[in-house]
Amino acid sequence: MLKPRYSIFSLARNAMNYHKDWERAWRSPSPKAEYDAVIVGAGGHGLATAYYLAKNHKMTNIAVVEKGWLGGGNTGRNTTIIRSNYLQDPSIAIYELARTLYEGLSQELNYNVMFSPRGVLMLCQTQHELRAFQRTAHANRLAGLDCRMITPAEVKEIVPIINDDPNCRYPILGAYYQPRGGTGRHDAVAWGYARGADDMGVDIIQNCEVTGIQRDGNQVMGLETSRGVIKTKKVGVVTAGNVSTVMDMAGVRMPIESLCLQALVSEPIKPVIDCVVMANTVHGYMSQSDKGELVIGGGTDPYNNYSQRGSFASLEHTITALIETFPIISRLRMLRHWGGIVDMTGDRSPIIGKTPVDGLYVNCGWGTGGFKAIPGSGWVFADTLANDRPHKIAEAFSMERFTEGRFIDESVAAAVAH
Ligand code: FAD
Ligand code: PYC
Repeated sequence: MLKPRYSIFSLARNAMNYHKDWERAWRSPSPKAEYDAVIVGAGGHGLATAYYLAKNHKMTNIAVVEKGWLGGGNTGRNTTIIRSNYLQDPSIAIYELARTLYEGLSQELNYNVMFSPRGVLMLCQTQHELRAFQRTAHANRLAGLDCRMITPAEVKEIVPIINDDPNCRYPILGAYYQPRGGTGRHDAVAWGYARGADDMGVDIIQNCEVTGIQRDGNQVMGLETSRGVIKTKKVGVVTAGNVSTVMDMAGVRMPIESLCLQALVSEPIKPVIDCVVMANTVHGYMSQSDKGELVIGGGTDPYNNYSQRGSFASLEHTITALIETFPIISRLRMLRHWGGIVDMTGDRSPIIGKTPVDGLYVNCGWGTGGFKAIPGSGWVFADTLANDRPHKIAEAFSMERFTEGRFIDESVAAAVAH
């Protein structure tokens, strides 16, 4: 049984004095001159890596440096869908490791990450989509995943607000269903890992932008940052949409395109949908948050860019798709919208591992779908960094696959968002 950090009395006392003496969840240290390893990027993947480096590999003289605030990148901007229904064996292995770790994450971190296995449905609205998801379901069941194909009548039973008109433009022909997929609270995942890592002595340094990577020949020697030079012989770059620019500082060119992916939420309403629905053909997906807002998203902007803002063209497309799928939302007002810079690879699978530079490791390419992977990715990347060789599950995701033609094609499983 984990020891609670706060008693009812301390919670009440803090509430009465406007949190004046509220203990900080993590320290705000200045960078030391030297560390055994430094992680660049305090998103979920960077923080989870630091947590497992400390917890599993006893590496505690390490730091995470972040140019803004922790969780302020895609980790705090995503729509929190967690599922593991990918087609290829290496993908199933890493996403299912992550989903399984999510099941126990609140206990592990002693922090409520609000993992909610409410079920994920991926609608099939064309014969091609139906066949593609039948294939995925077979592959997933062979790998031991709990999933099944369901009929249009079952879809209607699980999601009563769905448009089941067989004469509409893209009628529902069935769906892929993963009952133990769902959602989690994105900020809490970042905060939980941050607090856990900080408790074990990891320095999390915010407002610290990496501006250069120092090398001696082919060996990494340190980082130039907005808060001075930090010496280290191990650097893990985990900067998502900014990975190409950071890796360029070490002279490594990444097979990545950066694009804006948007999302939006409606005004809060009473509960109308208690699972996640993805409608990949029409390009929209929706779930409902605990506050009652409908959480909505669609595809990426159709051109490369580094914008973290919404734009109307993509949103209009997403909303049109969603109104077709859930006609009742035409009467809703939308509250706010935003964007994140996603890092897309050609095969829609991540890159995890060593790079041509000694001591430089990279974890990126999660694109539109990396929130669900955070615990598994942190676990295998920490192991890779600590032992200077790829973790078994990370092996297939090396950067060399693009020159060797060993693609891990997940263009269907990556779903609606590209
Ligand atoms: P980030 O959280 O982006 O962290 C990278 C960090 O690096 C940032 O904080 C950034 O400030 C920092 N950084 C960058 N450059 C530097 C530098 N030079 N120096 C120091 N720090 C630097 N995934 C899902 O699984 N399910 C979903 O439903 C889902 N929905 C999404 C919806 C939207 C709108 C978006 C944008 C993404 C969505 N994703 C989803 C994808 C998911 O959010 C990302 O794959 C995941 O959050 C990536 O995490 P990360 O830790 O790699 O990157
Ligand atoms: O990976 O499931 C996903 C997803 C949904 C929306 C964006 N990404």
